Amino acid sequence: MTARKKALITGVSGQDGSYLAELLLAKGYDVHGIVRRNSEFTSRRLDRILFHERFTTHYGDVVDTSSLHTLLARVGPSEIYHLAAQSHVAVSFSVPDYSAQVNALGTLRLLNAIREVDLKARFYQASTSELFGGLRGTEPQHEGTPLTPRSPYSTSKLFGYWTVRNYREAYGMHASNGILFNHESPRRGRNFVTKKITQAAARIARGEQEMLRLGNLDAVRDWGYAPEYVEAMWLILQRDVPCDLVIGTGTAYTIRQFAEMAFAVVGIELGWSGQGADERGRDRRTGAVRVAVDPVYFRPLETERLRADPRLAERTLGWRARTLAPALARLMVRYDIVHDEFGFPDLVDDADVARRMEGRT
Ligand code: NAP
Ligand code: G4F
Repeated sequence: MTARKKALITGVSGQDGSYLAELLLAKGYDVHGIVRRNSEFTSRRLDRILFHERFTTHYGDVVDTSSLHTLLARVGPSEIYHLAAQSHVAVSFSVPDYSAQVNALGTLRLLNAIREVDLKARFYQASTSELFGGLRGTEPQHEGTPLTPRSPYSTSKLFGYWTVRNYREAYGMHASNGILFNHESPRRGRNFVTKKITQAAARIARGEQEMLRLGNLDAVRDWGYAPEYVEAMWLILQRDVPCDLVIGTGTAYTIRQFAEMAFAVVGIELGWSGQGADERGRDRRTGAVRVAVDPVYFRPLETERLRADPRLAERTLGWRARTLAPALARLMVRYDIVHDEFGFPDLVDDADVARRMEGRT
């Protein structure tokens, strides 16, 4: 009888980690996840699988080298998905040193620990489209696009990206970079722009919030659906040859357009007036201001325009994004209408949505 495959996921309590753990359990893996100590449990996204017989969590931290050595030796995984990160770009300007400790050195520590315990594991690195910097005229970005990162988050991830390539070449490790464009879901953290918008649209529809404050409405993003992106991570590690691949939809919208799509789900058509910090989005029917620009959300440096050229991934993995931004906005708003917090299942039925929307303003 062949042994079950064993995977280790860092960042398992995050958006992607939770979907990836579910995917791997469904594929029959033993799944081990590293969680760090917090002042409160952060396992809400894992509620569905916490007591699964093939799912185990371990305390650890990617800034703690000894915990990584101990866990690698104890678990002995055949696949490692390194997703742990200080993943918020704006926050990285406030905590640049910490972001580098976690994102850059954390990746180095993990790769080095794999080598030192002499583990023959395949390694996936959560690289990011932020590496490209998003300067106008560089889109669509592909594997050969120059890397010009524009935040402490992105420079820390650049270090991780190159460390993966160096360890692959120097030591023959099966180490790959998935260069993923933005991917979202009902489980997205509430301080990322899509979730902030969809949750506000739902609350405004329920009469629980007046207005939403946002930063740069002109930034362009290529948004996909997280459960589909974790499939790409798995496919990358199933290849015999390690690789660096761009994963995205190939479509892109401004923040303003995403807000329009989200508010349309609750029957609010936004009309825009003013410019820069004075721009406002009004409900065309009532004239009420529903979106305002607040410069507090502007970043010291912005990644302006990201749109993927995912053709290489389509050819090599047979992977293609199926859920595009309009459908994504719809499923996220519908979820937020029913749940104001994480709750499960992710997808909601029409009756629930209709019940919640009864009596809306
Ligand atoms: P996320 O929701 O912010 O999750 C990050 C995870 O990392 C959480 O489980 C967090 O634990 C954990 N973590 C943070 N610092 C840690 C540390 N020092 N030691 C151990 N664990 C730590 O991020 P995500 O959206 O799932 O993204 C997953 C990865 O993909 C990240 O590396 C991110 O940079 C990268 N990425 C994301 C996207 C995207 O659009 N989502 C695109 C490209 C790349 P807590 O729960 O305790 O905070
Ligand atoms: O949702 P965001 O915070 O995501 P961002 O900065 O693109 O980063 C995410 O995607 C990366 C992949 O490209 C990941 F590597 C990273 O870990 C993370 O998952 O912001 C998207 C855009 C930005 O241009 C930002 O300036 O939305 C703009 N924005 C406008 N108003 C806002 C807001 N972003 C946030 N978070 N909050 C706002 O109020």
